[in-house]
Amino acid sequence: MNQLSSLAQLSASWRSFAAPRSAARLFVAVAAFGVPITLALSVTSSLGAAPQGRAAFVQDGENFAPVDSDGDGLDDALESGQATAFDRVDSDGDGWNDAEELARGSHAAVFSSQPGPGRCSVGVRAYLRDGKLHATFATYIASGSMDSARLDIGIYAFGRMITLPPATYMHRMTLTTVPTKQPGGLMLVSDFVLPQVALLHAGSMSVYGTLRIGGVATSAASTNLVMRGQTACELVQTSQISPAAAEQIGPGIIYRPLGGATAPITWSSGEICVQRMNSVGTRGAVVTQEVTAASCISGWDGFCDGGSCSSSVGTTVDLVDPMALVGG
Ligand SMILES: [Ca+2]
Ligand SMILES: [Ca+2]
Repeated sequence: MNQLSSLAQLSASWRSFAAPRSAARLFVAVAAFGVPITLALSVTSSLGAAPQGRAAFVQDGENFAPVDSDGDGLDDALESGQATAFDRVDSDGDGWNDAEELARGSHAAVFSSQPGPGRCSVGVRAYLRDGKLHATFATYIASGSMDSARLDIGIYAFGRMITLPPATYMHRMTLTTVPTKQPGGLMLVSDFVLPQVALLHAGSMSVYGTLRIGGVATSAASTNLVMRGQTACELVQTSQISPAAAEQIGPGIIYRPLGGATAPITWSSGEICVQRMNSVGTRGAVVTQEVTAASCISGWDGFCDGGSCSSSVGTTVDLVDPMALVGG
C-alpha cells in the first residue's frame, strides 16, 4: 500500500472512529474559525509489511504525541510502567505485539499469556509525559473494518461518570495503527491527553472506554488512578501483574506509580503495597471497595510506602467495572 492511500484510510478511519459525522463537522467548524490546528501525518513501517500509520492532531504548535521508540503505539513511559520493553514491539517474544496484547487482555510481558480467539476488544493504560496525563486505548477490530466501530471514552471523578465529547480531546490525540498477528484484523492505538485536575483535586479518577460495534457495547476497559502523596499511581489487580503474582499473592489490589511518575526516594524499592478489598456497594458500573488489610510485600519489581500503605486500611476506593459497562 502506498503512503497516500494508507494515510487516506487512516484519516477516514479516525473520523468514523472518534465520532461519526459530528467529529468531521467539528473539524470543519474549527478550521472555519481559523484556530491554528495542524494535521501532521507520517507513516513508518517498522513493524513489517502491513500498513502502519500515525496521525497526530496538534494545536497551537504544542506536541502531545507519545515518545514511542519501537513504533508499537505505546509511549516509552507507559511501557516503563508496565514492565514491557520500549525498544521491542513484542516484549515477551510470543509473536503478539504489546499493543495487541493490551487490547486483547493478555500479559505483554508473560510468554505463556496470549490472546484467545479473536473478538473485538479494547484495553487502556495511563501514563505521564511532560507533566501531562495521557490515556492510551488499544483497540482490536477483528473484521478490520472501522465502518461501524466507535469508541466512547469517559472519566469517573467526583462521584460522577462523565462521557467526554470528542471536542475535549480531539486536538490532543494521536492515532497509530499497528499490524495484527492474524491477517485481516485492525489494531488502532489512540492516545489522548486528559484533564488531570480531577485526579489532583479529588485524589482519584478513573478513565474508561466502551467499544461499540454497530451500536452494541462489545468490550470495555478502565484504569483507576489514585494520588499517594504527590505521586500519581494506578490501582492494579494482582491478576493484572501476572498469573504468577495472582497465585503467590492472592486476590488484592496494588498501587504502583504511573509510567512517567517518579516514586519518592522514601518509598522502598523491590516492594509493592498489597491491599485486600471488600466490596461494600455498587452504583451503576462503579464498585466501591473498602480496604480491609494492607501491607508492603517484598520481592516484587515496584515501590511501597509503608505509611500510606498501612493507613489505607479502612478507606474506600471507587473502581469502574468494565464488565458492567458492557452489561455483563
Ligand atoms: Ca512503544
Ligand atoms: Ca507478546
